[in-house]
Amino acid sequence: MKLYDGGRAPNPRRVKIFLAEKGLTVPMEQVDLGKLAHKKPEYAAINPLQRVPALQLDDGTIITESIAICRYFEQLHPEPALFGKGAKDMATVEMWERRIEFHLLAPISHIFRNSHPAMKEMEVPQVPAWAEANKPRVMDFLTILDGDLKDRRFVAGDRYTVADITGLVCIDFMKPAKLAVPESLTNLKRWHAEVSARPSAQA
Ligand SMILES: N[C@@H](CCC(=O)N[C@@H](CS)C(=O)NCC(=O)O)C(=O)O
Repeated sequence: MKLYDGGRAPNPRRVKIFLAEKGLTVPMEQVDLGKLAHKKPEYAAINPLQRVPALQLDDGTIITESIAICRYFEQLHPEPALFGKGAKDMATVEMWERRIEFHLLAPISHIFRNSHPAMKEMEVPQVPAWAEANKPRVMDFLTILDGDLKDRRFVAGDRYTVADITGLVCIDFMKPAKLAVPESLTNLKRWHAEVSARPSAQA
C-alpha cells in the first residue's frame, strides 16, 4: 500500500490527520505540487484527474478522493469511529462533513486558486472576480458554524470526527488564502484552538 501525498496541501492533510487519529502509519510517496509533479505522465497514470491524495492498494487498486480514502481506513480500523456510530450519529457527521466541504473548503479553494500567484499554473485561467465572489460565502458559513458550536464541543456533536478534520484543515487553509476568522466568532475560535492542540493536527 502507498499513499501519494502532497505535503501541506489541504486534501492530503485531511487524510494524514485521519491516519494520525487512527494511530496508523502508511508508506507515502511525495508528489511535489510546486514542481507540477502531479501533471507528469507517471502520476497521471495513477490519477488521471492529476490531484492528490491517491491511495494505491497492494492489488493495484487506486482510491482517490480524500473521504473515500478515509472511509477505506475506517472500515479496516473502526476505532475510533471518525464517521460516527449508529444511524443518527453517522448521518449527522456526514451532514457536517458535506456542509463543510461544499460551503467552506470549496469557496476557500476558489479564493486561493484564483488569487494566489503560486497557483497560476494550476488554475488556468485564474479569475480574480471569482475569488472575490467567494469571500462573503466563507464568512456566511463561518457565522453559521460559529452559532452551532455554541452548544457543542465538536462540529458534529460531543465527539471528534472527520467533520472536525475537514473543518480544521479549512480554517488553516484560510491563511494562505489571505482570509481571517473574525474575532467575534468566539465559539469557532475556541473549537479551532482545541482541535489544533491535538497531536494529529501536526500532520
Ligand atoms: N476532491 C479531491 C480534491 C483533491 C485536490 O484538489 N487536491 C489538490 C491538493 S489539496 C490538488 O491535487 N491540486 C492540484 C491541482 O489543482 O493541479 C479530494 O477530496 O481529495
